[in-house]
Amino acid sequence: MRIGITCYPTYGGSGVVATELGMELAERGHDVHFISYAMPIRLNRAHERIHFHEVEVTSYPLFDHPPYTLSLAVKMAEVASSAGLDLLHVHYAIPHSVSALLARQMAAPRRLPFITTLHGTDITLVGSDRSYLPITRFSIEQSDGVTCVSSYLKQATLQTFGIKRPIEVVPNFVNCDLYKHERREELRAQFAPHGEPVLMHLSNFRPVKRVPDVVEIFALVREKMPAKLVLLGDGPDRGAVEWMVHQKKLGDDVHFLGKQNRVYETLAQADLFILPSELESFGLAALEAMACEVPVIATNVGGLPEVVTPGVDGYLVEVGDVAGAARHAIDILSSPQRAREMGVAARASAARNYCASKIIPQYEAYYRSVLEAS
Ligand code: GMT
Repeated sequence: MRIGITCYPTYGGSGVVATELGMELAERGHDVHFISYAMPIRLNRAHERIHFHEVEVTSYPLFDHPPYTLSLAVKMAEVASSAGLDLLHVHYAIPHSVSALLARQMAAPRRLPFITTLHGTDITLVGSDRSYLPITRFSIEQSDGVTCVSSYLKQATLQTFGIKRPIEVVPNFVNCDLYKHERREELRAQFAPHGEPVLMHLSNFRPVKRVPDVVEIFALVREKMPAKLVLLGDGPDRGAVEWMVHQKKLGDDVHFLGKQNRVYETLAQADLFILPSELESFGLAALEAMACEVPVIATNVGGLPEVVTPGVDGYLVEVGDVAGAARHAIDILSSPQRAREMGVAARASAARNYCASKIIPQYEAYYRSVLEAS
């Protein structure tokens, strides 16, 4: 198939999933055309079947806000015609599904179905905002196919938008050949020179991720045992978190690594992954850690209970329960054998349920069904 993929190219779960999906589809013989305002950050494996089309947004003194949605629609229609696209697959409803809807109409009478994949905040936060809700609902209803990344998000979408149309749950996935338990002692020694246990967190440091809770949890663990904390990613809360680490005099034990392209190399050095989010429709970072045999302590919200099995491959606590999370962390880290058992169980669950090799065929089958139906 010839597939156009649109996503946010920056750091963020939906862009990561869209990019990994495109790379996996290319490996499986499909032609993939990324259409966005910048090259997706995780697009790090060159492939002859992967193409990138940049959307240029022309500014004009009259425009306080240059209309990206329109430029994107035009580029989608152009690429559909020049590359002979079979379909468009947009990730994150706002504004991508609206652009795809326009592109489909511009392409007529040529057939150009589009699939919208809902990721989370496009429904739970931004999409449910009064100024976006009607058009988000409209573009979801108009999509030729709609998928979302967890059963939780499907229910949230049906409830929030009162939509009757079918929505397919296609969970997020991980490349199990890249994300695996590969210890590199020289890398681990950079964080934990004396063999201390390593706690890790990866996110875009947005308020919804509650990164200050990670530091609170770590501070409680650190009172009981030597340990190190590695923070991957960057975003609006980073400055506040750095200040908090300084105030708590934890600077020697906390490493800020910022944005990384090969997160699997770093994640594989962790003993425990912490994800204390206010809300996660899925929690891709938790899955990536699990695939690297790292147990997870996360919050009991959104789609996380679909990913983490308490007592088997991690624990779930209520939002803000830093004391409870710290207790579980200390329990796990105090028994290396228990930590390893949970890590192995985490990998087994990731491999059983969420390996790319299992999920990509679901997308391919869905594409075919949409093409047949349209
Ligand atoms: O986590 C974010 O804020 C970014 C956001 C996105 O859409 O880029 O992530 C959402 O999509 C990810 C990939 O499907 C999910 O794993 C995240 O759980 C989801 N984030 C939230 O629901 C807050």
